[in-house]
Amino acid sequence: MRQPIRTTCAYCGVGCGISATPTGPRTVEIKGDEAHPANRGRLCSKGTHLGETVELTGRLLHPMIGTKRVGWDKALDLVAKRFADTIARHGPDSVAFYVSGQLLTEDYFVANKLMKGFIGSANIDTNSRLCMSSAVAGHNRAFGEDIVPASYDDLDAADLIVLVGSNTAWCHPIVYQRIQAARAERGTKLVVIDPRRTETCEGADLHLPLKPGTDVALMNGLLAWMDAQGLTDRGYLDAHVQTPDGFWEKLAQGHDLWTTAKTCDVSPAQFQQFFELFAATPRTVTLFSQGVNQSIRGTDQVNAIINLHLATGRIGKPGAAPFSITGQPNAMGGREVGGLASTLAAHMDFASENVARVGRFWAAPTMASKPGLKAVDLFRAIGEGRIKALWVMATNPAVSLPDAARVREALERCPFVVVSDVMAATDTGAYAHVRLPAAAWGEKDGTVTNSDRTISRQRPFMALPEQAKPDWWIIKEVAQRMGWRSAFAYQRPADIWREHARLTAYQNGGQRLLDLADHATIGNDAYEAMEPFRWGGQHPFADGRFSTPDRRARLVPVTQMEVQAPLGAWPLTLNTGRYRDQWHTMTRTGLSAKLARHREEPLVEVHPADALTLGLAAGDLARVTTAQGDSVFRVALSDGQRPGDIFTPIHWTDQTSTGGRTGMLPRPLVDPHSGQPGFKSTPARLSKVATEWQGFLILREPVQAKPACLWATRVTVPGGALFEVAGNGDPAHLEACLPKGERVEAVDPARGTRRVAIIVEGRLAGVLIVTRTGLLPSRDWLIGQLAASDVGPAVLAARGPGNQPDKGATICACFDIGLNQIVAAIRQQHLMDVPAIGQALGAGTNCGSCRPALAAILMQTPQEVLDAAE
Ligand SMILES: Nc1nc2c(c(=O)[nH]1)N[C@H]1C(S)=C(S)[C@@H](COP(=O)(O)OP(=O)(O)OC[C@H]3O[C@@H](n4cnc5c(=O)[nH]c(N)nc54)[C@H](O)[C@@H]3O)O[C@H]1N2
Ligand SMILES: Nc1nc2c(c(=O)[nH]1)N[C@H]1C(S)=C(S)[C@@H](COP(=O)(O)OP(=O)(O)OC[C@H]3O[C@@H](n4cnc5c(=O)[nH]c(N)nc54)[C@H](O)[C@@H]3O)O[C@H]1N2
Ligand code: SF4
Ligand SMILES: [Mo]
Repeated sequence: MRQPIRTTCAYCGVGCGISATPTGPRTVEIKGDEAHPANRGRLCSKGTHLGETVELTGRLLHPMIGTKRVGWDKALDLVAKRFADTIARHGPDSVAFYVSGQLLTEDYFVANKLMKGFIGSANIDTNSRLCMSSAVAGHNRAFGEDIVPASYDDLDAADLIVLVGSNTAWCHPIVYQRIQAARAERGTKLVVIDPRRTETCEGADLHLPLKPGTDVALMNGLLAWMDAQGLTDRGYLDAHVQTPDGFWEKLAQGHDLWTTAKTCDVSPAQFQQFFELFAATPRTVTLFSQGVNQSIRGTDQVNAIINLHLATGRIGKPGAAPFSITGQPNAMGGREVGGLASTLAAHMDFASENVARVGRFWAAPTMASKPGLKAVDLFRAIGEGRIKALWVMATNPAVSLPDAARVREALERCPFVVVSDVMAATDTGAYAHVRLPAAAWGEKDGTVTNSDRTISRQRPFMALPEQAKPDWWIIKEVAQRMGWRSAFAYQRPADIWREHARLTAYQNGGQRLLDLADHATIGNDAYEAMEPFRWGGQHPFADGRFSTPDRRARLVPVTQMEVQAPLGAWPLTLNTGRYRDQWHTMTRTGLSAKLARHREEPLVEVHPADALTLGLAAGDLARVTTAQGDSVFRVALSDGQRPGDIFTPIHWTDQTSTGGRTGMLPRPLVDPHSGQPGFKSTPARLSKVATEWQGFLILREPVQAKPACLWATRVTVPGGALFEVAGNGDPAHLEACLPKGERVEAVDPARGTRRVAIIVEGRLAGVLIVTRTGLLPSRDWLIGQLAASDVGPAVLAARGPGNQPDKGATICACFDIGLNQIVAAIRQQHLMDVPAIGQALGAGTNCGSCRPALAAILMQTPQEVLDAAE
């Protein structure tokens, strides 16, 4: 057995430490790192199943020009030449990079340096624009620097935790477990502010289902109420905060409890309860994410939260802070190097002295002197032909930007598109002239910064496969080929890390808290052995001194913008977000059979009252339409939705589905300060889509021909792939997806059922089951047959084992336990609580990510779940 390697999780901004023990060239055993401060050994369902995603299935392993494999020299020369030619002809602002919080800090640093110091443009933006740029803008306005003034330890020390626009139980599960532990150990209260009742609300004392987009009203209302009760901290305000003239007078108008409750459409009694709890609990952490940031008023929403903390002195103390939690593994590292178009480098903006300072430090020939285009504007500029060469790294904008159909048109139009990715087939890669194979998690080497400023190493535990190369290497090779040999002569990530650390310290003079001077001369061995450490200390503003010129924080006056009432053609409001067991565009989580079955299809969640009006039933297909585009989803009824609101997930792409394309739907409208798109509220309508037949397709080998029908969604299953299909007309064309082999068939004309199995050397190679009126056989049983070695025609028997009931949607990914099994056990064994389910079935006893779901199932039992489990 080889030695365990300590690294950091590939997924979310919690930044859990992982202990990875290779068991073969491409196999690994994954455990939580007991010594890592973020998780102390725990991992959620996604982290736990990382080992299932490190095989080479679907990887891009060679540089490609069009569909042709080429050597690195040829590909790099072409990229360097096309960028240099475009710049020579049309100037530096005619090219752009679009990068990602999934790059390592070292990769990010090199990309930022090349664009801003050498090409001489600031047209480098990142998917973090879609993620936390409103938090960055809010921090800068309030603190004078982009500092998250909290750490996870504050969650352990808080008496009240307020989650605003955060589905923590699904998106930051280990933080959620820490919150639950604090509740158990010290009775910490938990309030969730979210229009949807998510699984995060299962463990909460109070859920405020506010009307989408009314967070400013809520926070202002609370602050006005605190002020009226004399509960603001005047001493703290006088000593450490600059308050604009008339701030309190203005706040006193129109923010009484009743008006606030009316604006937010929540009962005044619930607000009263929340306000009193807030007043009584000075140790408050307000943790927020996309429900706050992804709004056309996101920056104001961030400042409304920070105002509340500043005015009550709940900042810079144990258990008291506004806490913007980040999404991607290295969203924070990107902010630290300055990889947004609106920042320069190392927490410096484009003030002329900063431009001069960074220029001196890099010995840069052509410094960018003004901010570049932010993501949405950048792609608009590409569509308008103003940007003529684009390099996309570690992000999938054809899926994840708002109004994705326009983004695809822009990519189509762009004369030169380079995509660096780890996967061969992505929706964005389909538009690339050149595709470059990047090193993946487990091969990459460098650092990441998590939500609480803790910097950890990502270490490789597998060799680079075939031609794959680290992103920093790819970028520096292009830079050198563009003529900047010595400025990009990096040999290893440690060289880049030292330069980044030196820049944060260079002529800093205490102006910026981000100062990694201690690391400026770190040796290669010390870099290799680096332990997780937090920059900026535990409580950055403990002394009440901020990064503004006068060292005072700012109260920023913010007013609630009117929330547009639903218009006739668009009676619904579309909210979008995430599932527990999938990550973004599924390029990694989609490889795991265990993660795949928590949600097999993209659902549109609808309140039962709306469904009734629209004539929709659970399991129907329905089309969501907005002014930007439309897509089909499977209907799920949920009384956790507010009437009038619907929710769809962001994960499905051309690679996995014909429907479920959430990216086509949101408006490209952005927050005026941050440029972050308002992904969470888009006017929409919903209508039923009728289909004549439905069924599924199971295949052992990856398919060549994708099922081309109205509805076809793919999930990975043990030993193959499962497609759910539905459509109209003759389904015979689906047989084109089946492999060659011995054909077994069973047709039931009365029910319109067609069952076809293909058997190759006694093993099941593919099954197609389609019916017009009849019931479908068990998918789980048939999937199990992929592993059997003596399959015969009986596999299609209309009776027999093929008709066993399915396990239902996977609830516990670790032990593969489905909803139907849990409901049956609750009913038969009279289980009363989550530990009892654990004892009976094992569910919830490993990573714990499903515990909120188990609690929800218990709450709903018996009737609703028994109905839903049919
Ligand atoms: N499983 C999983 N985890 C992930 C990811 C993933 O893809 N999958 N991605 C990671 C990334 S990059 C990110 S950014 C984070 C995102 O983590 P979260 O922000 O927790 O996730 P979302 O589902 O995008 O949205 C959060 C909630 O905001 C609510 N919301 C919508 N509108 C409003 C509003 O007007 N006000 C309020 N108060 N709330 C509102 C939504 O109903 C939703 O429940 O997750 C990270 N973790
Ligand atoms: N409607 C709606 N849209 C949203 C959101 C929403 O809530 N609603 N959320 C937004 C948010 S917060 C985010 S963060 C984005 C995420 O959206 P994206 O960034 O587009 O999603 P990913 O699937 O993470 O894309 C990462 C790509 O990089 C590749 N990759 C992974 N690791 C590496 C690497 O080390 N190097 C290279 N070169 N490539 C790599 C992966 O294979 C994948 O193709 O989506 C945004 N879009
Ligand atoms: S919470 Fe889960 S996904 Fe996030 S870093 Fe930890 S193990 Fe990874
Ligand atoms: Mo994100």
